[in-house]
Amino acid sequence: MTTIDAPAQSDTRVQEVFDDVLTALLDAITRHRVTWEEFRVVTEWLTEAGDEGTEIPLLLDVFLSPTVDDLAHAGDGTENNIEGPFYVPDAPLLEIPYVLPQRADEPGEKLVFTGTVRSTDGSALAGAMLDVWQSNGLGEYSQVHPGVPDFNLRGRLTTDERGRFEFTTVIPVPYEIPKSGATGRLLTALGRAAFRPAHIHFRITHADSPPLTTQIYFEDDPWLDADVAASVKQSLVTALDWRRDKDGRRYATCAYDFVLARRTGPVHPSA
Ligand code: MBD
Ligand code: FE
Repeated sequence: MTTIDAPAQSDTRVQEVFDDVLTALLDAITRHRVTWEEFRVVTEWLTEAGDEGTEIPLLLDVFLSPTVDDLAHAGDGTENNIEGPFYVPDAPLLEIPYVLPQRADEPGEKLVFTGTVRSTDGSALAGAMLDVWQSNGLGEYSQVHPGVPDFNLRGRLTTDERGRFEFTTVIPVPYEIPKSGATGRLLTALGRAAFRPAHIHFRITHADSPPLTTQIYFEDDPWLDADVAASVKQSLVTALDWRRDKDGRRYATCAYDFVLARRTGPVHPSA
């Protein structure tokens, strides 16, 4: 998000940061005495990553954006967490009772997610909008993986007058970065697992607060401590509580209370 009085990126800023990036890369090349053959492999790999279209954002999200996100932490309220590469704007505006769009035979187990949105001063934020997106019970995202209908498990909903919300979805599963793409091939070469723990993404907006982009994780997920993107924050982990409906079918509930910082400074019309 930019505001009217955000300073323009100055050339000195680019020079300073790029100089350090270049120094670090040249230092690695020198220390490891990188050969022409290796250099060509890297050139081809980067070219392929660019050609694949979605691979550069994925690569940056796995290796770099968590640190940028940590630096962006506002200090108050719910911890922010990276947006990741798979956000799609303009998800369907849902109606009560909120159910994330899904197929009749959607794989996965039913989850009822409840919670509240409050301000750091404790007041309920009525009419806060939650833009929610997640992978399905097979670890696939709509608009990313083929064969999944557009906007499947993506939707927008709002809090009631007491700042509460409830939506039904399916429990996401750990997400594995495809091994076939440039990022997956690098992870294979590194001997590193390519999993993220199961998570649901949220982007929460309200007129009185700066937007919050975060993710919610689930207790006992085997990948919480081995996230390929190293992005899990303990304060964002919630527990699944298993229940049975009146027909005896198993489903899970979970709860999370989000806290948004107060808006400081002028409100930009596009915010
Ligand atoms: C994801 O689903 C994700 O959230 C991140 C951060 C990186 C890769 C895939
Ligand atoms: Fe994700």
